[in-house]
Amino acid sequence: MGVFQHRWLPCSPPVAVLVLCLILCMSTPSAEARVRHHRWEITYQFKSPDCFQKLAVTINGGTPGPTIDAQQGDTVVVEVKNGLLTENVAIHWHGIRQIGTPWSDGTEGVTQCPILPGETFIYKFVVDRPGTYIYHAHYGMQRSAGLHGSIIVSLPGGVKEPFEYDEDRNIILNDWWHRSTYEQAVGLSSIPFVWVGEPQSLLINGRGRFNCSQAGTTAVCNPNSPQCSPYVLTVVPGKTYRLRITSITSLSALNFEIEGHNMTIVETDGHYVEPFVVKNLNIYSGETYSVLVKADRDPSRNYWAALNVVSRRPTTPTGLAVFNYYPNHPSRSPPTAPPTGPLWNDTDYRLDQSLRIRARRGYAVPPPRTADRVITFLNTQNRINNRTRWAVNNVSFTLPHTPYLVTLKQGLLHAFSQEPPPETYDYQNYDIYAVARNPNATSSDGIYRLEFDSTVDLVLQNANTMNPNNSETHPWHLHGHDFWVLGYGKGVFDPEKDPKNYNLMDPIMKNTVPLHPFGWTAIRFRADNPGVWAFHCHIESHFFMGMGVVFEEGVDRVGRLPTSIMGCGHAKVLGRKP
Ligand SMILES: *[C@@H]1O[C@H](CO)[C@@H](O)[C@H](O)[C@H]1NC(C)=O
Ligand SMILES: *[C@@H]1O[C@H](CO)[C@@H](O)[C@H](O)[C@H]1NC(C)=O
Ligand SMILES: *[C@@H]1O[C@H](CO)[C@@H](O)[C@H](O)[C@H]1NC(C)=O
Ligand SMILES: *[C@@H]1O[C@H](CO)[C@@H](O)[C@H](O)[C@H]1NC(C)=O
Ligand SMILES: *[C@@H]1O[C@H](CO)[C@@H](O)[C@H](O)[C@H]1NC(C)=O
Ligand SMILES: *[C@@H]1O[C@H](CO)[C@@H](O)[C@H](O)[C@H]1NC(C)=O
Ligand SMILES: *[C@@H]1O[C@H](CO)[C@@H](O)[C@H](O)[C@H]1NC(C)=O
Ligand SMILES: [Cu+2]
Repeated sequence: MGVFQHRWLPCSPPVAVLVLCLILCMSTPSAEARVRHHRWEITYQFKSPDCFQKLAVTINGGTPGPTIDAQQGDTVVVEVKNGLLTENVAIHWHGIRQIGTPWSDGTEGVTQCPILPGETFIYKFVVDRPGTYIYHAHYGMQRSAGLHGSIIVSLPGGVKEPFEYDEDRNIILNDWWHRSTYEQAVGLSSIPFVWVGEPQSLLINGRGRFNCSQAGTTAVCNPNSPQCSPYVLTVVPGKTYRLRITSITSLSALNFEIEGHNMTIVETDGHYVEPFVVKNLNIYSGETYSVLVKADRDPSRNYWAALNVVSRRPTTPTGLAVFNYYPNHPSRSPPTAPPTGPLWNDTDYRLDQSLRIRARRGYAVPPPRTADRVITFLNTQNRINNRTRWAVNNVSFTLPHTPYLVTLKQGLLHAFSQEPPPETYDYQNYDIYAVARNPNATSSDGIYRLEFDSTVDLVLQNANTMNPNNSETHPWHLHGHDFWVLGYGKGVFDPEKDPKNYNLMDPIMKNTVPLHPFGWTAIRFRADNPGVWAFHCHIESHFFMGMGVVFEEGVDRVGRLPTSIMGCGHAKVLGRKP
C-alpha cells in the first residue's frame, strides 16, 4: 500500500537518444514528468457510511478510495490486486483519454478481460491534462458498492489557473443503498422486474445519516458510529475555496448547495468554464465541477452543505455536511433548516444551467465547423423477452465475452455481431411523448466503426419511458475523448433547423453530458484516438440494462496489446500467465 514516486525521464534507450533526452530534460526542467506509483488491494469490508452496516468494496480498506494526485504529463501506475475472493474487477479512469494506452481504460468487455480473484493487473497511463477526474469500477455494478475515488491533475510548476483561490477541497457525492449490488442486479434481470427503489442515503465524501429507528431489528445500525458523522468542510473567514465536486451516483441526479453562499462555476470535466454565479449546482453522475466559494458570511455560526435529489421524485432525505467557519466547533449544528434545493421536476431550471456552461474566454478550443457523420440515438425503455431493458435506436447493448479491443486487433471477428447498429430512428413514426405501443426491442453486441480522424456528431434524443408522462435524465459518458457540447433542446430534434443554432463559438468540452427529460443533446468529437471506446449512460442500472454503444476507430494503429488484458472468451488462448 502507499504511494511512492521517482523522477522519470520521458524516454527509453538507445544511448544516443538517452543523451539527447538528458540534455533536453536538463535544459527544460518544467517538462520533467514523474511516475506516480500506487499499490491497491481491493477487498470487501464491513462499512457504515450512513450508520447502517453493510459490505462495501474498498481500496486498501477505504471507500471512497485514495485520491490520485499528479501533475500534468505524469505517468500514473496503479497495481491493482483483486482481493475479492469470488468476484472479478476492473477499474476505469474516467476523463483520462488513454492516448496510446487504450488497454488501460479499464472497461471490462471492451478494453480488457476482468481481473480475476487473486490476480494483479497494472494500469499505466499518462495524465495529459490538468483538472478534476474520477476513477471507478467498470465491472457489473461494483461502482455502487463503493469502488471509486478522485484523480486530481495539477498544472505544471509555474503555470497558473485563470482564477484565484486560497485552498482546494475534494467533494465526492454518491447515493447509497442497503441492499447488496447482487440483489439489485438480480432484480434488474428478473421476470418480473424487481426494482430496489430509491437510495436510502446520500453520501458526501462517504458520509451520510440513516435514521436507525427505521433499520429493523436484525440490522446493525449505530447512530454513534464515527463513520457516519457528517463531513466537515472547515473554512477560514475571508478565504476563497475551490471545491472540486464529483458525482459518482448510481442513479440520482443531484443538486448541491451551501446554505447562504453562492458559488462560481469555473471548471467542468477538466475544462475551464466562463465563470458564472449560481445559488446551487446541478450535477449528474460522471460529471466533475470546480466551484469557487468565498467564506464571507457571518462567521459566528456554521452552515449546511446540502445535497438533494432532482429529476426523480425524491424519497431520500437530504444529504448533509457542515460548512464550518473556523474557529466554531465543527460539531455545532447550524441554527437553521437545511436547504431543500430546487423543485425536483423543474427541468427548465436544470436545462438553463446546462445552457450557461460555456468555455472560458481565451481557452475555447474551436470545434470543426462540420461533421463527417451524424448518428442520432433515440433513448428508450423497452421489454425484451419480458425483461425490462434500455435501448438506443431500438437496440439494447450486451457485452461480449471477449473484449472488443482484443477481438478487433487480433481479427477474431466472429466473437461479436458484425451487423452495424442503426444510425438513426424513424422520426415520423415515433412519438417521444407517449408510451410506445410496442415496447419490444432487440439486443446486440454490434458496434459503430468510425473512420479514423473523422468528425462525428452524436444527437441524443430522449423519449417517454414505459410509464405514462415520464422521461428520465440520462448522463452520457464517452470514453477516450472529450467532446464539444453543441446544444440542448426541448422536444424532438429537428435535423434541418436545430444544427443552425449549434454553439460553434464557445462550446464547452466535456466527457459526460446530461440528456434532459423529453429533450435532446448534441455533441461533436474527433475520432482521433486509436482504440475501442464505450459511450454509455452513466446510471449504473441503465448501462447494466443495455443503455450504451461502442465505437471503434483506428484500431489498426493501436500498438502491441499487453497479454494481461487477455485470458477470457476467445482471447483465452492468446495467453495470460497462469
Ligand atoms: C426516525 O424514525 C422514527 C421512527 O419512524 C421517527 O419517530 C423519528 O422522528 C425519526 N427521526 C428523525 C430524526 O427523523
Ligand atoms: C447570490 O447571487 C445572487 C444573484 O447574483 C445575488 O442576488 C445574491 O445577493 C447573492 N447572494 C449572496 C449571499 O452573495
Ligand atoms: C412537480 O411536482 C410537484 C409535486 O412534487 C407538483 O405539485 C407539480 O405540479 C409538479 N410540477 C410540474 C411542472 O410538473
Ligand atoms: C413482444 O414480445 C413478446 C415476447 O417477449 C411477444 O409475445 C409479443 O407478441 C411481442 N409484441 C409485439 C407487438 O410484437
Ligand atoms: C411474458 O409475459 C406475458 C404476459 O405477462 C406472458 O403471457 C408470457 O407467457 C411471458 N413470456 C415469457 C417468455 O415469460
Ligand atoms: C423494435 O424491435 C422490435 C423487435 O424486433 C420490433 O417489434 C419493434 O417494432 C421495433 N420498434 C421500433 C420502434 O422500431
Ligand atoms: C400526460 O400529460 C398529458 C399532457 O400533458 C395529459 O393530457 C395527460 O392526462 C397525462 N396523462 C397521465 C396519465 O398523467
Ligand atoms: Cu440512463
